Amino acid sequence: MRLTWSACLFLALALAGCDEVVVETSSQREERTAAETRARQQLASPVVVSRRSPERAAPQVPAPAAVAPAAAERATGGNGPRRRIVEPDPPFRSTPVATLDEPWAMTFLPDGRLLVTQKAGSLRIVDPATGRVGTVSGVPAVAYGGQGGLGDVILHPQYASNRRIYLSHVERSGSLYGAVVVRARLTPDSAGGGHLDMVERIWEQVPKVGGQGHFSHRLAFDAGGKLWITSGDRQKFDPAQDMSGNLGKILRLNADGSVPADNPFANQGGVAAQVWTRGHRNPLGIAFDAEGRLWAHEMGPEGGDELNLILRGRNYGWPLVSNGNHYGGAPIPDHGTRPDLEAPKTWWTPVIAPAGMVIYSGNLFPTFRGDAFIGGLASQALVRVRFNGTAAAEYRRYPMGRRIREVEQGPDGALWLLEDGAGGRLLRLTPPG
Ligand SMILES: [Ca+2]
Ligand SMILES: [Ca+2]
Repeated sequence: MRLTWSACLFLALALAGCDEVVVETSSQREERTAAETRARQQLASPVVVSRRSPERAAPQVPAPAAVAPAAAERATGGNGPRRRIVEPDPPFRSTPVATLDEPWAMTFLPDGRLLVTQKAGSLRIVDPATGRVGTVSGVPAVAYGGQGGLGDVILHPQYASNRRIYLSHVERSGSLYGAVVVRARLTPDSAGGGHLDMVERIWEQVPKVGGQGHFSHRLAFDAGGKLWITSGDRQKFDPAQDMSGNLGKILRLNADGSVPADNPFANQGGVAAQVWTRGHRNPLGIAFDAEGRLWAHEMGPEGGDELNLILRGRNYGWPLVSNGNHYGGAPIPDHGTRPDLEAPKTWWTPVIAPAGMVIYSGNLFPTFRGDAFIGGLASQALVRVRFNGTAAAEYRRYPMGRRIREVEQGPDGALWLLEDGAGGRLLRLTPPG
């Protein structure tokens, strides 16, 4: 192997344990892409290639019933002898636990209860044991309408000692809109609800623009205590590439909203310093895998929904490239035309309309471990993605009969779903046996 200067640097960084290697030669990129393509093809078997150009073809898996009438089989990976695992089909039963009004996001409290946001601006506490739904007062006023309102809810990593929660929501300024993130202290009460105080606004979308779409405003903490925010392109396209604003970006902040000094664009100052990655459209799901890698999906336009591996400083292409078309059919160059932009690890045409995501790590469903579970809005399904290193492909799709807005993993390893819209139910998925 002929070692170029950059290859040497690549090796040096890899040996130094750097997990965010940004130096990659074009031949290394081609090798990596080819290996990931092979791995993806192995993951999704049988692969159905769409009639569109190969570049646009997304690996697709038939509905579970078409794979096997009674059971879906898979082989385990790892170093040991391969063994067959048979899953029931579907591999879960779904139990409604509560009914809500336009629920949008949820997260578990340490006591096993759930915080659930409702889009019009209310925060609920659901007790899964009883189905009882309480109300949390003190939530900031939200601008409700279109795709906006009250958004995500997550706990501070030290919630057990500081009771801090984080909420995202939309605010209005005159005729303009933008998402903000607040943190607050939650005090539960004996009536099954509670109240917020010490409400502090720590982040906002810049600039505010007209319209009420593509806020994204999904939140996550990583293992090191950094706060991650997805910020959609607000349906304005070009801002996703414009570093004078933070629209169409994935952002990394300290827990108090300040900017970490080691962010990739920290030396640019302003809101650019918040940016980890750019070129995103409407990312409505982010999750870390067991190796600490960050994954985010985003809605494509007409076709081209994406699942991306989020790497420091990279550009994910929107609106320069997309594996979908503009609404109405006007073409957008595919990702393959711009190898300098980071391509999705898997994508969907026709779209699934992804919302919410967990990467499963529980014990209740041993065969789910390491797989991503994505809510499908237009597809009205729970979409299961399997990984092979950094390759990914849809593995199964479970029809749910309703738009699925949010997915969570419970403390006992059950999967929890929120249906979208008025009367959206909270569903608990457990093994069918
Ligand atoms: Ca959640
Ligand atoms: Ca992209």
